[in-house]
Amino acid sequence: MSAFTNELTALLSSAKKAPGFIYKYGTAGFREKAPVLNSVFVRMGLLAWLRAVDTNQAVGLMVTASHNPVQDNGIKLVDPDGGMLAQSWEEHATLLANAPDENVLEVFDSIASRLAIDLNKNDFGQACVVLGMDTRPHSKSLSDLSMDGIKALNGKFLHLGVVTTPQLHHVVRHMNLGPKDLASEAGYYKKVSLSFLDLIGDRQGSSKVVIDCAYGVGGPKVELLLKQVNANRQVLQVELRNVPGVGTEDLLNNGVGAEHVQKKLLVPENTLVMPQDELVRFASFDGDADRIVYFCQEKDGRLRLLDGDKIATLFAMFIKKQLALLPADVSSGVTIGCVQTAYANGASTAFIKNTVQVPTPVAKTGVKFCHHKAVEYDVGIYFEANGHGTVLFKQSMIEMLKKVPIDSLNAEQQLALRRLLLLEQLINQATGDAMADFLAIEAILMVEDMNLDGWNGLYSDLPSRQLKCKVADRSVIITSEDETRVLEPEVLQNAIDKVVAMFECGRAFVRPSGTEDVVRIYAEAMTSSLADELAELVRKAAFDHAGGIE
Ligand code: G16
Repeated sequence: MSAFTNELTALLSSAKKAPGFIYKYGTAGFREKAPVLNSVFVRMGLLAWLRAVDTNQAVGLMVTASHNPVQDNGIKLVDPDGGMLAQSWEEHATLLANAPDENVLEVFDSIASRLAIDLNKNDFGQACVVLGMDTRPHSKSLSDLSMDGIKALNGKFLHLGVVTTPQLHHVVRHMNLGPKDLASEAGYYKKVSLSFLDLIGDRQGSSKVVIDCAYGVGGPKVELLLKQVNANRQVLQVELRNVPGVGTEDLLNNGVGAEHVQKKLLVPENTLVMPQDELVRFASFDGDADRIVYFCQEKDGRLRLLDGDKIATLFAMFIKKQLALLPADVSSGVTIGCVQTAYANGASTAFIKNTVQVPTPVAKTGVKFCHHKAVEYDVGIYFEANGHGTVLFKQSMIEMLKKVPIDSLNAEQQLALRRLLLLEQLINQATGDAMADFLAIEAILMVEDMNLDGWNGLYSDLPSRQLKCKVADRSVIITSEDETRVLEPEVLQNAIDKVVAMFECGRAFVRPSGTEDVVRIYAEAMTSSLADELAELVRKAAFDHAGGIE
């Protein structure tokens, strides 16, 4: 370590910790107002290199605050399989981020020695930190700080420049697990567009789709993807709105994008939803394009939302159908699960469980938790209601499917088998991915000859409402593992129980956000106005019993 001390010391003293600040590793890494993040970026550059050396593989560091406003930034750390950083390392990240300025090297060394990682060895094998960043004005300077940290350790890195978060996950995964020729942004477009085109055959999208890009990185990237999709014939008619450009920085996630649409149940604010948009399908991405929700505008101007639960339902039905077409000896042992969180609409859970006949285990909010549960199944579908999700196919099952003698299958079975294998190629196997999910959804709608009405009509959502409440310290709220109940303060759960009991079929919970300085409130009831009323009562309970401040 001593060999690096001079350069590191200079770098660390140029990026001091914000005085008195406590950095929390939240739902998806560190996320704060950009000006207090300099020290975290340098330190996470160091930690990412440590993780790369530890695993002898490529890891990732994405600079983004995803759905948060433009003033915020953050870091998502990616493990060698392309998934989120192993939970055991979150502790090291928190320790290093919060180390007093004068002790950073000491803390870093102690983490390295505790894990027996030798940073002075001669050969680092495949170790490399892959960096990517979103379009925020401070993303470049913050990613430079992480790069400087890696350089100060003589570490190896590859900067992809501006990419979506799922593209970074894709590159890391393919660098380690192959095929290596797909381990690039170009490789991403190739893989996703070719599997989509193969999946739809000679079909064509029957109507226009409008994508609200949230003024985020998804805008320019989906444009590149669609160029490849439509290179030889016009397969999809897509109109992009809310694409970032000169002077749009402040608009990022500001009344637009998946978070706005799904949480507020409102159409994107400055997106002109014109009369001719009625019944057009809309999709909204979030700021780093790892979430997608669909919606359309009703004749009365109201929004009809098709959220992550509806997306999961579509995938579960499609996959179940293909498996059912295969001979029993191929499909009978295949396990499917559809992981949901406490935010899943009760109607979706009932439909997936009872009608689609797929189990719906519950995970804590955050793809890292959902992903973890989904890998327990041969086909693990996970979608948070906010549109963050994907479908994981166990490699052993894919190998088994590839070995099925094609000649033993009839034409329908061959097609079903092919569709499953192509879906695995199309859908991001590392994380939720708005662009890949978008093409997978469009492909299923085409193949199943289904329109938005047919998809939406699979079941009717129970009316729900989500609110936020500002409290002095949201960490005073401790919830049960599945986040449906508050354990502390007890008086808050008692108050919630009391108000929920006043509503027929009422359900409500509160939890501290892991990405914003707020407490989140969710309520479900028989009608929209009752859901609004219940949510407001629960918000008041949180305000009164958890130190509300605004
Ligand atoms: C992140 C996570 C998601 C999670 C969301 C909300 O999303 O990746 O899995 O659902 O935060 O978290 P919270 O309610 O704790 O604020 P993103 O898109 O912002 O990265």
